[in-house]
Amino acid sequence: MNAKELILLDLKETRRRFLKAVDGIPDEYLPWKPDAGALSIGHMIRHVLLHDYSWFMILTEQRLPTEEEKNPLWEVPYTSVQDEITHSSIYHEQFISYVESLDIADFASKLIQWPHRPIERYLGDALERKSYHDAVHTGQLLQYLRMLQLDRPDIWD
Ligand code: NI
Repeated sequence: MNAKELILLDLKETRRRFLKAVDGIPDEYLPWKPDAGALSIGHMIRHVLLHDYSWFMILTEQRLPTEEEKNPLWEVPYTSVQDEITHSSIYHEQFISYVESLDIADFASKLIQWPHRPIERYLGDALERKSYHDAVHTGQLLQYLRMLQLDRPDIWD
């Protein structure tokens, strides 16, 4: 398995496990958060699912989405877990296709600049951090479920 196949597996598996963690959360818990400063369940689900959209822009256009681009996606009410998944799956597919199209030689030579933070990493590192980001939020969400005493799916299948 080469580096590209490995990162693709990682990105897909991280998403699959995140969706497994999300699946079955009753919609009425979308506004729930453990404290006033934390992300709500709905916000966290959207944050992770639309992260593909932001990262696609960072990697392809070296910028974050504008307010105009963000508003119809980020600033709409939370209705259901399924709606969040349905509305965002196109961005995951777009991100995966983008990674599939990459030249593996760029992984260790193309520098990616974070537009919003003073961080610069090689492309392979940036891709790995994206999946790490999503995995961290999966753990956070599982902790929310534990606090709510809701059933936690077994993501270690
Ligand atoms: Ni995050």
